[in-house]
Amino acid sequence: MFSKIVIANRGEIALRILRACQTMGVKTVAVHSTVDRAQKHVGMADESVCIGPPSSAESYLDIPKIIAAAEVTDAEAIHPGYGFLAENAEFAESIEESGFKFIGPRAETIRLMGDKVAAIEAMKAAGVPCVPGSDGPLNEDGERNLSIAKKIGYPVIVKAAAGGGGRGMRVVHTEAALNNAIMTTKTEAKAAFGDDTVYMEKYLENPRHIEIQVLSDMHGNAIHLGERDCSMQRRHQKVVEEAPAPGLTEEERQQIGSVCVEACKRIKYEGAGTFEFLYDGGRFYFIEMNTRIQVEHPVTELITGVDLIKQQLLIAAGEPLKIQQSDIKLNGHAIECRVNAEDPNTFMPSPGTIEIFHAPGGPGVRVDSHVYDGYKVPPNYDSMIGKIITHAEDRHTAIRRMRLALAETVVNGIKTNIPLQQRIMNDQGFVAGGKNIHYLEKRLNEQK
Ligand code: MV4
Repeated sequence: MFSKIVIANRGEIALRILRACQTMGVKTVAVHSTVDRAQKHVGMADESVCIGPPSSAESYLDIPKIIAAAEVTDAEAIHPGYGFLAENAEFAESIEESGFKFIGPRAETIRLMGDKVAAIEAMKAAGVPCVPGSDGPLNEDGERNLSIAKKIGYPVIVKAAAGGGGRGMRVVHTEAALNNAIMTTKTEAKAAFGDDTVYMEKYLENPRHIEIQVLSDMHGNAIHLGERDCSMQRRHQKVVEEAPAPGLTEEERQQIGSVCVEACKRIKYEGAGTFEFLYDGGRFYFIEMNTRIQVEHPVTELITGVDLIKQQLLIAAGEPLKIQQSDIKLNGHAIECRVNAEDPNTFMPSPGTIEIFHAPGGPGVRVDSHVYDGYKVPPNYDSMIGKIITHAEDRHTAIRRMRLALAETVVNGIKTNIPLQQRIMNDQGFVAGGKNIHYLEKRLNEQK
C-alpha cells in the first residue's frame, strides 16, 4: 500500500478520502486554495499545501501545482475525487509521467470514455447494449444524416462526442429540423469542447437513469456492486439517488451486472467505475461510462458493505481484488439526499457563513459532510455542502428515516435545499418509486 497520497480535491469527498486513508494507515497531503485553508480535511491531514487563489483554474485545476505538491511532500499517489481533474486524461498522464500513481483508471481508458463515440463503439464491441444510433460520427452529408435518422426513427437526439452529463445535445422530432440541429450542435460543441464531432441516437422519451457500479483490478478480476437509480434530477444535477433501483429484479441486475463485468475485463479497466444506462421498457441502453468515484457512491457502500474508496486505493496499489462476485449480497435499501447551499425555490446558490450546523444521526443515518459551526461556504465552487444517506431493511423505512434525518438537520445562516428534499420525501410519486428522469422537473413546474 502507498505510504502517503495527495488528495486533489476539497469538501466532503476530500474528507471521505482522508478518512479512508486513516483507516488504512496511509499518510495524507491536503492541497487547498487560499479560501479553503479552514477546510476540515486540511486540518486533519498529515500535511497540507496551498496551491493558489480561490479560482479553480488557478488551484484545483492547475495540474503542475498539484504534481509539485506531490513532489515536495514525497507522496506516492494522487486521488482526484470527483469533478475538477477526476476525468482529465492529461492529468492522469502527467501524474504517471512524473513517477506517481493516479488513483483511477489508466489515462488511455479515461480518454476512451471521454470520447462518447469511441466509448459506445468499445462498449458495443464488448457486448454492452447501446441505444440504436449512428454507430459513429455524423458528417456534413445531409442526405446521409436524414437516412440514418429515418432508419432509427424520430425523435432522435444529436449529441457531442466530447459532451456528456447533459452538455451539448439536442432532440430532433422531424426530418425538416434535422440538419439545422446537427449544424447548431456542431457549432456549440466546437465552442464548448474544441471538438465538433457529433453522433445520433434514438431519443428515449421517458427513461429512468440507472447506473452500475464496478470494481476492476489490473489482474483481470472484476465485480459489479449492483445499481443506483439516479432518476430524481433537475437540469442534469442529481438531487436524490438510491440503491437498489425500485422494481429491478435480481435476474435483471445479474444480467446487466455481468455484462458490465465482462466489458471491464475486455477493456482492462482498472479501478472503480460506473456504467450509465437509460432504462426503458425493461431494457438497458448504455450511454456513458464514468471513470471516477461518484457523489452517490455511499448508497452502494451501505447496501453492499464495501468501502469503495479503500478499494480504489487497493486497486491502484496493484493489489488483486479480494472480493468475489458471490461475496456481494445487497442488504436493504439506501437513499441519498444531496444538501446544497442554495435557495430551495429558485435554486440560486446561497454562499455565506453557516452559523450553526447540527448533523442528524441514529441507526441507519450517515452524513458525509465537511461543514461545521462557523464554516464559510465560498462562492467559488459547487454548492453541495454534504449528503445525508439513510439505510434500512426496505425502501419505505429508508424514506421514513430520511424524513426524520432531514427534520433533525440544522443549517443556520444560509439557505439550503433541505425544504425541497423534504417535499420530495413526502411526494406520493417518489414514495411509489420508479419514476423517470423528467418526473422531478414536471412536479416542480406544477408547484409554481
Ligand atoms: C439521452 C436521453 C434520451 N435518449 N439519450 C442527458 C445526460 C447525458 N448523460 C445523456 N442524457 C440523455 N441522453 C437518448 N438516446 C435523455 C438524456 C437525459 C438524461 C439522462 C440521464 C439523466 C438525466 C437526463 C435528463 C435529461 C435528458
